[in-house]
Amino acid sequence: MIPIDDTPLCRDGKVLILAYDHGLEHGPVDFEGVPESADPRRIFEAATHPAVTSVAVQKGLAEAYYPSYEESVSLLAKLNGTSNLWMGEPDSSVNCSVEYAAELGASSVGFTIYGGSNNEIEMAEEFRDAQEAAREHDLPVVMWSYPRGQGLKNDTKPSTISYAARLALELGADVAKVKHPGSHSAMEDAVRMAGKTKVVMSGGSKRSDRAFLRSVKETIDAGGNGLAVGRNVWQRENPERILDALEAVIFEEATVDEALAA
Ligand code: FBP
Repeated sequence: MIPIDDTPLCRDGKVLILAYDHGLEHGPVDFEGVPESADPRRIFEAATHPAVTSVAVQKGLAEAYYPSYEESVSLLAKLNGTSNLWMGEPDSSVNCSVEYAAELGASSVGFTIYGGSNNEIEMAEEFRDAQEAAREHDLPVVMWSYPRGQGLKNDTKPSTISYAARLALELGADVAKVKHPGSHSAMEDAVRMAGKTKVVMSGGSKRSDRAFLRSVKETIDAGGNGLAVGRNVWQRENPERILDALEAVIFEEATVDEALAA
């Protein structure tokens, strides 16, 4: 493992990744409610908020937009990803090498693993190559650890999320991005299973400010290290407002009420 607390991915040991790979993963449907969110510049601007430790994008957005933000934003290059047009068993093509991510200015890399998919073996082998190359470049590795596939009926049940967190530790990720398993104790168990790997909660679809912040607070209270979030930030009319609240909850130990009142 590398000491990731000293890298731009972390601030005071905590992580807040602003994810914006949805144009690939979900398609333009995610931009419908707030049409200006289709413009990557809006998200890179939001990522200049001091709460955001890195912005996660695919290679194309990094090439086209990151040069204008490299002074003010830290880049997490997502190495694999699939479109929602793919109808097969969960899988993800490797779209960017670690070497090219480093050339683009990335200070960390991200990789999805669908544990339990019929494609798990190939994905794990691709992850091995990426993880070992990332070590050569001293780049922290964030695993989008998302068990899913035909054998998995419920991808957020506590035992599945704990397994997802453990899988990240076993395969050498520095950070495990997992879905919220639904309770404080289940998140605590996932954090325990992740050992020295940091655990961040995946934001999920847009919810009320209070419901969203509560799950973030629960993650932090359970020993988690933060959040990787997309829609709950940039599908809001005012991303800055929710980022202020997230900064309070993640970095300043504020309660949800305090964060909302600020
Ligand atoms: P959200 O917070 O909007 O869910 O974004 C996090 C993320 O992991 C993105 O990086 C990715 O595009 C999306 O969620 C994938 O979500 P899912 O696989 O659940 O559709």
